[in-house]
Amino acid sequence: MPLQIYSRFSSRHWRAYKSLNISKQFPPSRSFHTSRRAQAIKPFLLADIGEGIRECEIIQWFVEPEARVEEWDKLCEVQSDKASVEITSRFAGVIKKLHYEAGEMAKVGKPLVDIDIQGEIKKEDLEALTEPSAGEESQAQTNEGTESAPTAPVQSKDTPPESENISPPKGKHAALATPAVRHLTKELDVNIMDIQGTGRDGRVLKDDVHQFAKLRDSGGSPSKQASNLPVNTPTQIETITPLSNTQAQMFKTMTKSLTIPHFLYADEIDFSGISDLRSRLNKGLAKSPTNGINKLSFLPFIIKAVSVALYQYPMLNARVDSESSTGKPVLVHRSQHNIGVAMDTPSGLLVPVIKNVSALNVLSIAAELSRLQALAASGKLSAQDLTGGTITVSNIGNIGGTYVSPVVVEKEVAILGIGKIRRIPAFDDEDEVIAKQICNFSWSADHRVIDGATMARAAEVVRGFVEDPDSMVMHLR
Ligand code: CAO
Repeated sequence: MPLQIYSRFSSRHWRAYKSLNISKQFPPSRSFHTSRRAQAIKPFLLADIGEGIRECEIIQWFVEPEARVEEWDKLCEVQSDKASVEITSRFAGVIKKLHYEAGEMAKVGKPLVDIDIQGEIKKEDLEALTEPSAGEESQAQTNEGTESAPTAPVQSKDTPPESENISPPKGKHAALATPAVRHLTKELDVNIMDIQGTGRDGRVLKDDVHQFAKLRDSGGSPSKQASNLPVNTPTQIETITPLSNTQAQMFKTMTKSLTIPHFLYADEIDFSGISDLRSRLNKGLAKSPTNGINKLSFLPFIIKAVSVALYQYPMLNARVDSESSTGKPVLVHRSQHNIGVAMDTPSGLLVPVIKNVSALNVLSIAAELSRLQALAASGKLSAQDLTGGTITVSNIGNIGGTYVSPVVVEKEVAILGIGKIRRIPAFDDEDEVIAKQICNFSWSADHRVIDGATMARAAEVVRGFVEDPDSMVMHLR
């Protein structure tokens, strides 16, 4: 985007400026200085955070107008379809304007905040900064079509603010709340900007958040996010609510999955062996935790078993694509086993990915799983954590359900759904009734490229490793 230097100030702007009574915010002596000093208000653009993400919701601001920031200071937290990300400042300076309120959708490539970098740079550097570099120019051009982050222009400080862009200053509470308070607002799903802080300088305290949530839940809150839906009304009342970010992402992903012809293959797996092994290992881990792990769930063993089976059936780790020249469908095989794990999180279904599972042992898988679970629970999974999966495992059994029919996601050809482990009576080899632990494994596969026999054979390999987990040792690399 080309340099924008605003030197004219129309009477329309002046009238709008006066009517907004913002002279305290922008004292005339500073705002209307007509000389070209080394002053610069730099619009800081929301950068392209990848994965084709075009907009993000502003979850919270860590700064307010007139706050001083250093390079790398946190500006705000944004939530995309996939993850929440903290945006840090590229410049030191004074915040002049927040372009969005918390809760609004910020567009990638559009200004997020204006920062006055006056005095932070030498005059000659400012000149360099105000001229787009060759790289920036070309980026801006490339981005024109794609709507991703263009170059940040520099706006002369002696330009008065455009009336349309002036927003009232935010309350101090947004910048002053502690991380613990911010975490609580997330947990209770309240917008910190709606809360009147009772602490020093309007600081929002934990009590304020609890009070606010209590009031909201009792129906007394003016919050836009109040989710009390009418019930038991004499006539039918329909209430429209927008999809959450996670639902919107699920909507997109699952709609794409509809183009994949699925088939389901399910079987019962005897969990007695893996239960025994797990109990033995957990006794040892309880006494001396390793890699920060003091207890293993079943999942790390299953994830490892899937990875070991993928060596024999690499086709299940592939994706379907089309040849660029002919458009003919092809299979793209992948060298790493990046296993997505479906997680039920406070914001809904997320599928973080355990990368390169073949290089990990059961304990490291457990440690990675636990790291991802903790991040998922606090809404802090990064785009990196959530991308790059080559096959998925979905364990719904810890919640319930004997069977599950999982849905294959785009760029993968198979998914394993795990049902609830049940204790059932069974016959042993001597026809004696014994207690067994049973779990249903349900595989869904892309029937365009995976046939039933291949799926059944691969599933048999996984069954072998889960029923006789010691045998996995021979295949560990
Ligand atoms: N059947 C019965 N119990 C199970 C089980 C199963 N299939 N899987 C796990 N459990 C048990 C564990 O053994 C543990 O109990 P103990 O501590 O007494 O041993 C307990 O459930 C909790 O396990 P966990 O959830 O902490 O650990 P996990 O590694 O098995 O699972 C995770 C982690 C993140 C996958 C899981 O918590 C989760 O979110 N599952 C839901 C996934 C989902 O929503 N899938 C649907 C996708 S399609 O919409």
